[in-house]
Amino acid sequence: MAEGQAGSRCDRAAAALFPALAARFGAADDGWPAFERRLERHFPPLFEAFSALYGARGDLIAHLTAVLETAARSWLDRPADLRDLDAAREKEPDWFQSHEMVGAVCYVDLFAGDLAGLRARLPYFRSLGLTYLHLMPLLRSPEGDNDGGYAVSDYRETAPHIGTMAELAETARAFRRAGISLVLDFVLNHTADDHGWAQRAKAGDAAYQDFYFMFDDRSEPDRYEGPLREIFPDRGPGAFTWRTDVQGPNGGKWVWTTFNRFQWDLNLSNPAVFNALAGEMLFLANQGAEVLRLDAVPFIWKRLGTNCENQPEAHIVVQGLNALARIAAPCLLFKSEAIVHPDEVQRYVAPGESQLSYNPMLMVLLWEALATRRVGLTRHALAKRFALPPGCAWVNYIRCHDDIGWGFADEDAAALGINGFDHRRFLNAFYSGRFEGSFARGLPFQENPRTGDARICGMLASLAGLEWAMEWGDGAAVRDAVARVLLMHGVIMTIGGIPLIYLGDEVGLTNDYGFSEDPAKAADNRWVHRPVTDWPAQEALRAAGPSTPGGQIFEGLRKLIALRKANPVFAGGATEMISTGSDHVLGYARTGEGGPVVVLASFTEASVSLDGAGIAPARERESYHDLLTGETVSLSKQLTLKPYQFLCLAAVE
Ligand code: OTU
Repeated sequence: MAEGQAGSRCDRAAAALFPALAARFGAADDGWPAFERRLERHFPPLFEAFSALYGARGDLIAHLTAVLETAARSWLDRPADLRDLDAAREKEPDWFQSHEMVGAVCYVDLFAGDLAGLRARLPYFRSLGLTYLHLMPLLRSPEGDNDGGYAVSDYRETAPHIGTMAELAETARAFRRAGISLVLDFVLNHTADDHGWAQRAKAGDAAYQDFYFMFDDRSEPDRYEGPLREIFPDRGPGAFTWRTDVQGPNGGKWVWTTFNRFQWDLNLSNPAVFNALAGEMLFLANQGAEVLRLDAVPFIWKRLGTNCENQPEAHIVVQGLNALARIAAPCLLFKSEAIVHPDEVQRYVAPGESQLSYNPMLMVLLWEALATRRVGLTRHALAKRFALPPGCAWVNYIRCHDDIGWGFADEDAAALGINGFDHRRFLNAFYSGRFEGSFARGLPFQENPRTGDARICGMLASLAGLEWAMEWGDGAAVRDAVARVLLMHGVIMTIGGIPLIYLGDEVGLTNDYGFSEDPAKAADNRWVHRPVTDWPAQEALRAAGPSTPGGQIFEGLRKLIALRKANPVFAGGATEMISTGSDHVLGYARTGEGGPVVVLASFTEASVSLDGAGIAPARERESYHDLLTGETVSLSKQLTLKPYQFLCLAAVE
């Protein structure tokens, strides 16, 4: 369709819808003019998304009306302090690019018991310099196995053991006052099978059966199944579950369940689902979430004959939700959780879609470099793929609550003569400790004998060698393990984007094998890296200072955070990969205020000698000082890097 035509359809829709909306919601609200201004501006992308997704239906305008009403209602409910933040962030949209941003993630219950306990840890968060805190799923979910809370029973109720929704909003406010933005999950691919929508579907309500993908017999599932990836093969084959508790002509229905049997995929091709989710999203934003992590976003649109991941409409749904956020909760940002091929990961990152994204490729490559002691693949892939559009940022992490899947691009590996399939097998063997000489203590996750795939679980410190070194190794092995942990953190603090610390890693916690005794957890070994925080032990450890490996990690990490916060050159994402003349040393340059800064990161336990003159930007200046130690370093001669040394070199004027 010609753009002019679409434009005029959009104008006509606006002319028809806006006055009615104002008449219904605008009168009593002094913030209405601000809402209307944003509506004018962001209605076109919303309209475009809606037309693309649902234009073929006759009831487009009715659904659009419903969505605008959802937005207006949410705006009326929006607390004054969040409206103030909306206005402030509109003036400073790039706030999250600051070098002062430091993120962390934790489970409320495992880390602090409940929300009150979490608030009591505010001084700790401040002492770490955090400005971004992702609280892992905390909404009500089924008893027993609930996939770590990723099966949501009610988006508007918190899990009773952590506190109430009102308390969550209060916690968000307290954190915001302390300069910490709250990040929550938005699980939009599925709900738990006991969500109110699912309950109505079970009872035979056709409108709610349409909220999910439900089939009377195997004919449709069989047509879809072939190309689908098995995400959790351990749970049994296939992506569909026969449920006798759903009313249907054959005594039940097949339900689409990409993940677990109790996680029912939502049908976003139904505009009523879009509207319902929009309401839940804006509700969470009104509780004070400044960032929503879009869980499992690649899966939200299904198309027959495809693997039902990364469909164009998955992007359009997020663009539509983003336009709504700009209208009704403008300070809200999205963080995409797409753990897929690096090309696909990047496609989710755009100012009008997800402004933030996990950077799974960097995470994987750091582990790859540690195992191989070579940085060729990392350098090659980052040079090609690290840049993002303006207004967007990576969230750089080393560990998270999930397994590590080896998501580098096969074509990148091939460019270096590496066979991707074999390399993944090697990495799985290495990180599960099966490879001779490996320092790692991970567990294989969801090994799929049919495809040969597997992923890896484990705490950062265990994967980096600390667990093994403490049991069997000597002082040097422990030193190397600590150095690996700090090296990786050094990279995420300086490479560009928001660094995300997985809490527990800041003190080098190792694997927690206790999960195997809990029947709700035993079948999912991701729990090995979701430990319960033992506060007295941690406090003792920090008090003891660098006499223990955990204390050394804590001290070292604090220095790295301080380094980031003190140097504006680490703001934003402009990073140039540079050649270091060594296969073991990753190099990149940061430019901008205070630059250039050259970062050199050695991924080997051997000492490495570099020809300083071979380091690209070094030609411009001779003398540098290490921002971490203050030592002067000359790049006009040979430079020797200690095992796993991390150098941050600023030119001396
Ligand atoms: C996410 O992960 C969550 O992070 C997991 O903890 C959940 O179990 C899951 O969704 C279901 O809610 O497959 O192995 O491309 O890879 O969403 C983890 C994205 C996962 C998926 C990712 C998913």
